Amino acid sequence: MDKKQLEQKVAEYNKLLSEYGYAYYVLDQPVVSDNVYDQMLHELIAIEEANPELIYPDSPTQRVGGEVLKGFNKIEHRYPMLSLGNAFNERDLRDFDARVRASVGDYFSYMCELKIDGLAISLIYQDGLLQTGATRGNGTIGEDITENLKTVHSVPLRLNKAISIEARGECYMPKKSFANLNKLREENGEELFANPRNAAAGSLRQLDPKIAASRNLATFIYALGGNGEDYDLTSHSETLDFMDKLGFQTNHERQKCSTIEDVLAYIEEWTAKRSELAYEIDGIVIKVDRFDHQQELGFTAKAPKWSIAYKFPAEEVVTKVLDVDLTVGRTGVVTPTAILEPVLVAGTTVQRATLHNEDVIREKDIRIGDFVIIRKAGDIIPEVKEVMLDQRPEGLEPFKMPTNCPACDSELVRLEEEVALRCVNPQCFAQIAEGISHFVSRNAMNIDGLGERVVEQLLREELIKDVSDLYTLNKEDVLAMDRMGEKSVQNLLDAIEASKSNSLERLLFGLGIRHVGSKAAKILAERFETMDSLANAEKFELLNIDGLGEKIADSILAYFNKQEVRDLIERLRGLNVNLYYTGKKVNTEDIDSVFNGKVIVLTGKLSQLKRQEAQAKIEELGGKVTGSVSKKTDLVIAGEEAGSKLAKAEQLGVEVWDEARLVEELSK
Ligand code: 3BD
Repeated sequence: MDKKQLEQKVAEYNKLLSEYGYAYYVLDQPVVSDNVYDQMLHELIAIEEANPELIYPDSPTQRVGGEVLKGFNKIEHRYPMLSLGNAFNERDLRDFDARVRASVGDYFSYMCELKIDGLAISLIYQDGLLQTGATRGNGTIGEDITENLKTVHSVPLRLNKAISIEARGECYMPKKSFANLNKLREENGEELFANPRNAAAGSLRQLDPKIAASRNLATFIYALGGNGEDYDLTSHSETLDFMDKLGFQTNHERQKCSTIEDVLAYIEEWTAKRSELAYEIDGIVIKVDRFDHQQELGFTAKAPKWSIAYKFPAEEVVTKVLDVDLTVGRTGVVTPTAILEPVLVAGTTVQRATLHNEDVIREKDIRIGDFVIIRKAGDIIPEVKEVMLDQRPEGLEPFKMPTNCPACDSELVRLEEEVALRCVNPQCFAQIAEGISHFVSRNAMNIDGLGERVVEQLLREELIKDVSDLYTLNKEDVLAMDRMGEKSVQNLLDAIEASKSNSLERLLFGLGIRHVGSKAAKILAERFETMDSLANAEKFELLNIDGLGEKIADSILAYFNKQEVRDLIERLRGLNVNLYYTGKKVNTEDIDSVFNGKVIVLTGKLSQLKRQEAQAKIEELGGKVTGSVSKKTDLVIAGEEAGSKLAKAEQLGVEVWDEARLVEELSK
């Protein structure tokens, strides 16, 4: 290839790759598979390595992160980055509305948009090319984080028009990326980030741009720096549409509202839907739309008078620790939970917060009687963030974990390399009760109608001693339990009877063999097909199975080595409990569902359902979920960002549904 051709190729690849990146990261609608993209990118990298003069500043290869910096330079913003006034309730919003109407009259509109919980940034473009990216800093002076922002895929390296412009927006980390990052950090023994915002901030503060590149950050642009009129714009809404056209990512949940009532409705809507978003928001920003109206309203010293930020109620609140509750789990682990003076956090009343284990209590020095800050992030279980030490009442004793089991009083042990305290008494009432509750749970034997209270009562009345005794219960026995009417007793007995024909994996999972979760149980059942062949398996046979490690293998061997386990299995057999893998072969004929008998592939990101959940539901309805698309595939469910599997399905002419259709059919 001669020089000219090479130059052409580089130009073409730059253009195509940036289009593909835009489709993937900004529009969320990939136009090529990941493979195609990666292959082209690597080809371009190779050409650039051999011909460094062909590296253009907007080459997609510039996103992988360059050299490590020594520090960040300060940057003075051309126009100060302002603050926003806050509103915390309807009163504040109505006051704002009154001020606006006093100034511009009754005929105007608001634009409402989500308040992204990230970090404010500024991006400067000259003749369409990205020059600098900076943090907001104190609003006047920020830091030059160009190298890090270049790695963020939704930040265009070149605009669709060769204009000079400053874009302002928010850089954030999507919730899923945050969860993945923390999981990785936990596995590597690194300190966890408290929330996506801190994770985004920490990533942008890295001097090594390769770290920022690995962090999956994203941006939403919400304003231009300077004067919109310079670009023939007359309003905020036009500005956002203009930013879209230039190639920026703006947030599309925005809405024009002509009255404060509409604004309140928008706030109510998003307060409810907030948790469904892929990113965190901490409020709603309300802006008077037209520039001439904005000019009439003007500014205070720090903030525009034409805008206000409604902040969602704090997710951190202070309350008092009334007591510490200790529960013994199925494996004997004793878990402490703080009992709190009930308090409203993010719309729900919280009266318990997990304390995790003894170490956490000691580190945070949490004592009964303390005032503590409770944190509740999204749907996560509330936890104690910190103790208000300056408010500690006098005379509180440091909390001590008990030396004996709160349920059976036998001495607790702390196993090596474990933070948890454990009750190791196999006869411990709490462990047995928890074990039985686990046995009947949904992913195990799926016996509906046997709550923890009833289990405990059955145990106390000695109507059952272990899970096998469930299959000997009769109507009179159960009717004698509290709160059990004729109908619920019959339903329960029917559910117990039906569970006898469950496939082996449910029983295996239900037995609660250490380290054998529902996934491992399924693999084992498929592989060994019968309880007996699993019980007699040699270690090498277990280790030969993909997805099973030594820890699980040893645990299985130890489990089946116990005489009482062998006895239990014989009792179950005698009571006609199925000990075979029946897979998806049983009970499918009479299922009336579009999924029944179909071979289905799930691909892409699902946002409403967890993937496992979707799979379980499809399987319950007689569908078979497999991993790859082939001629045998009947249906592909494509979530967001579906790639090669979707392409394959289209190529083979396989029916494709989106997630909404799946959810709709599952709810029928
Ligand atoms: C968002 C100012 C104006 C252009 C000033 C009206 C205060 C952080 O989603 N609009 C948004 C968001 C933030 C904004 C403006 N629109 N300012 C906006 C904003 N949709 N988060 N902010 N900021 C950005 C700030 N940051 C740190 C410290 C103090 N203030």
